[in-house]
Amino acid sequence: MSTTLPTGQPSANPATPSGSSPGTPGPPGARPRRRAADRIADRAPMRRAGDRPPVRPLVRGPARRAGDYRTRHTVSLVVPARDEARNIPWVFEQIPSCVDEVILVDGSSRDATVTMARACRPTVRDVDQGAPGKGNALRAGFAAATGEYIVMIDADGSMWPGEIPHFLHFLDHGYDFVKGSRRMAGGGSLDLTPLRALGNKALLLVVNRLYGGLLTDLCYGYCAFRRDFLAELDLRATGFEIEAEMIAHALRSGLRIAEVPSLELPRRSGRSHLHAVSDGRRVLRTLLAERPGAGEGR
Ligand SMILES: Nc1nc2c(ncn2[C@@H]2O[C@H](COP(=O)(O)OP(=O)(O)OP(=O)(O)O)[C@@H](O)[C@H]2O)c(=O)[nH]1
Ligand SMILES: [Mg+2]
Repeated sequence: MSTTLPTGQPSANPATPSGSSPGTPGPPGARPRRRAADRIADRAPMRRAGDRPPVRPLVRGPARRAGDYRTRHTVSLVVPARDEARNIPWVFEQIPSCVDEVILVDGSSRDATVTMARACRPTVRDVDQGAPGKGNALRAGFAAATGEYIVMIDADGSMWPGEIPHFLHFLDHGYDFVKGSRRMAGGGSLDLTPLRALGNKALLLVVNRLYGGLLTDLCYGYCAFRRDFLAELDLRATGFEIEAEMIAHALRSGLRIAEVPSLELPRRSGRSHLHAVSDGRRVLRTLLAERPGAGEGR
């Protein structure tokens, strides 16, 4: 609605009574009548559309870090790393303070992986893995871990250590095995090639069908579990198929599994150790061989 002043000009404020202006004095002796709008105008200059908001100086309070998370349980972080010297600092510097023990399985790296790890975290434990392969590396790391919770993370910078508290939160709330998912709301991947994405989807269908799962992601090595369940996981894989084996055995043993969204970043530098086709085949073979009831009748 708009009102019209006697002059024929439209009023800027439809509530303004015709013929009076803001702050117009009333009868002599009376205080000039003021309205809310006038008081605001006194305090601050009118901002017009297009005015930029005042620039506020950055206030540096105490930084809130992912490590603020507290758990009553001890936490071991197992890091398989082969020739990852250039990526180790990024990973190690962001390990949250809720991690008590870091176990590096360096797979006889030929670069400065161990030196970098020690420089970033002097208390790191370096463990020998016996034979090559990510599966051998993880099994050696799990066997050496002493924490009540074990978290595993890659050393190539594709997994952000700041997500560790999300995994621990679910372990603290009764889950036995927590896995990252790149395919839940809030997760994603900046690293998956179309071929790998397709393979992962197909293998996920297989695991959900054969093991009765409702999972959203499979071939992703960001997981955490209670060390007490290491025997139930019954790990034997030597290569990349260990991630699928862990999940298949967790499902088969009836562990309580939670998925948390995780964002997979691109490897920071260096070359991948994974061969999509041959490693995909190994995953499929493992899933088929280990499915519930597969050994019966043999
Ligand atoms: N100790 C050890 N670590 C390994 C071995 N093979 C791979 N890794 C580590 O396992 C992690 C995952 O390996 P990647 O090569 O990144 O495999 P991926 O993440 O599936 O492949 P990208 O997405 O291409 O990086 C990395 O931290 C590797 O350094 C191994 O034989 N021994
Ligand atoms: Mg990687």
